[in-house]
Amino acid sequence: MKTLKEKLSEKIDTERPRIRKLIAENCDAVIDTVTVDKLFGGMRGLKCLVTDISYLDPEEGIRYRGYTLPDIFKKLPKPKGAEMPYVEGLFHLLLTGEVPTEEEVNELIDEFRKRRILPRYVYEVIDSFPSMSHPMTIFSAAILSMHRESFFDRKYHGGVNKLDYWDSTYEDSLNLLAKLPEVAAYIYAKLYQNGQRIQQNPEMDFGSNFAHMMGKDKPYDEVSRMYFILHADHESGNVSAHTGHLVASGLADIYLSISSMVNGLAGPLHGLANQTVLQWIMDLHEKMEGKLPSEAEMKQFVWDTLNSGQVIPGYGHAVLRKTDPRYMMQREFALKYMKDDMLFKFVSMLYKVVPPILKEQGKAKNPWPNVDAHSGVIQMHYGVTDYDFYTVMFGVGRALGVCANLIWDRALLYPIERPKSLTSAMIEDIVKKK
Ligand code: NMX
Ligand code: MLT
Repeated sequence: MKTLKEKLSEKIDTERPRIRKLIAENCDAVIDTVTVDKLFGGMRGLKCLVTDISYLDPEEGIRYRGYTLPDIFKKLPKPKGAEMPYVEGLFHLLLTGEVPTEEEVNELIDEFRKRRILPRYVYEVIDSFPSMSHPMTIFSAAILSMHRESFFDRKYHGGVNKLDYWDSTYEDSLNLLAKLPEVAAYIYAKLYQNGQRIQQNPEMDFGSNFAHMMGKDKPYDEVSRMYFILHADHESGNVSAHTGHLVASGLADIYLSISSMVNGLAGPLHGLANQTVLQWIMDLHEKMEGKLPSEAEMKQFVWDTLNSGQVIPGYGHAVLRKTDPRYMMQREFALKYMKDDMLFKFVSMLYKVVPPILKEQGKAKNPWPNVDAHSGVIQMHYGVTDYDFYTVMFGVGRALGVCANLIWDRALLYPIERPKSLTSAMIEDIVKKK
């Protein structure tokens, strides 16, 4: 059997000439037009990035390497008797475009296991933060501190050929990904478990080991695998993936790039929305003294939020124009395993009342829920009640997709990203001339 790295190396050898030819033969072909609206509107919808790892269709939702999420969950190898696939198998798919065999997944599980041990100083960096710090700040700093481990950085300064950049980026990616569950679980132990850390279990896969270190029993291992897989990638234009790509384009190593990715994810309009959703729902839960609100009360709560000039967290999307399939998969899980959970009932009622209200308000282009509208209540149900931690788990998942992207960015020698800016007066001039 070929190792993952050998397989990847062969794929790179066939992809390089294909992309070179595509560029050489079509360098002036127009793909999209930059309008004033797009310039001032956060480049919404502007087709100006390339990735083969995933694609987001506004109606259908995300596909990883051409596979829909239900396909991914059906086709990827799973632990014996489990419903949710190995996270390692997803990483193999994201990197190579191929669904791995059991044997290939086992090889990658072993690779990750060998690379799990955290340098001592990372625990010290985490311990040095005040306990009131946000876990995303600590997560980002812990990753950043490992910059000194970068194999790419050492190779680069030693004078490596640019055709080989991908190789040390691959090594850095595996080294970092293998450590992220431990980093996240240690932050959780420090902030919410009085520092009572649970040691990793060398027999366990990525998802089960994370669940074990969080001190959670089955089926939390399934929840963890589902969570990491659902959050892994959402094409390249979202803030976290784009930040990772942008930073890495200057040849910053994986540690610098993924730490930046985490900072991007920590904004409330992006990944932090999962925390905000829970905060918002818990406010209402408290007001209702634990009772389920009536539909009229729920509508009033939603309108009150809108009328106070805030967004409804977990609803809307820059690309999607229907309910996020990541939301639907979590809803199906909840209907199967926790349908009587009180907070799930809140989430279900919101699914009924929010879209018509957002339509009536007439601002949001997409009135439907996104992934963040659902993820928190599942974590809450399984006893992870500290919701400011949720985005850290999003970050562990997202790092899988971003690392796969960055390895391919290096393999295909994508250049430093440097778009051109104009002054607003120049734009006025251009418009006048037209
Ligand atoms: N509640 C209230 N207003 C909204 C919402 C919402 N959920 N979504 C969009 N709008 C407003 C938006 O603020 C904008 O208002 P204004 O014209 O006053 O600036 C208007 O509708 C048009 O925005 P869109 O073009 O529909 O959305 P955009 O692409 O700019 O933003 C989000 C996308 C996701 C940032 C936005 O829908 C939002 O703020 N949602 C709530 C936060 C959230 O759930 N974020 C998580 C996204 C997923 N993730 O994990 O990253
Ligand atoms: C994501 O998963 O990154 C979010 O849904 C945001 C996005 O795609 O814009």
